Amino acid sequence: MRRAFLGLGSNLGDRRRFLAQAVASLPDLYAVSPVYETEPVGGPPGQGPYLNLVAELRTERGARDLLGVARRLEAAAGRVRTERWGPRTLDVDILAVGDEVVDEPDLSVPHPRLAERGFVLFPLADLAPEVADALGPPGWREALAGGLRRLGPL
Ligand code: A4P
Ligand code: MG
Repeated sequence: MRRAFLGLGSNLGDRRRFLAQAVASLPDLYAVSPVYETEPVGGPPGQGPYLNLVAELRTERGARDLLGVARRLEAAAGRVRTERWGPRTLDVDILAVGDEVVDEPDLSVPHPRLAERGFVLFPLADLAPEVADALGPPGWREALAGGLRRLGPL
């Protein structure tokens, strides 16, 4: 059994509903972090704030299998891909899957941008502080605390 962590984000439409529907559809769900409201990182100017959370699965599935799950959930939320980092109804990122390492054109695990992102590390730390501390840079709690607010349970 592996511990897998998925990062979910939404900044378009009924954000809480998109997150709730996705979480309800996740296989092998074990735990869900509080929801955070976060300033958008990257992407075009003027897009609205995100709601972000992290979900933990206890699963036999590997990262490649979970990428398929993520894409199905994004499609179910009616996500339309226009520009990179543009606004989206639902983004599901594979953050880490046990100690699996994947470095392929369409899949990198652990997620390569995780270490720079408070909107991933804080909810991850709510579920698994030792995993967040292992993946984040030293001092990440102080460095990455800006632009996010913990709202409470989904
Ligand atoms: N891909 C590679 N590795 C992974 C992985 N570990 N998990 C590929 C998921 N996907 C992975 O992603 C592009 C491609 O990345 C996928 O087809 C997949 O094969 P995408 O979701 O289509 O596009 P994107 O999300 O716009 O680009 P990207 O580079 O994945 O962006 P990120 O890193 O996901 O960042 N600000 C706040 N506050 N909150 C957010 O949630 N999210 C982003 C997106 C930017 N700014 C944000 C947030
Ligand atoms: Mg993505």
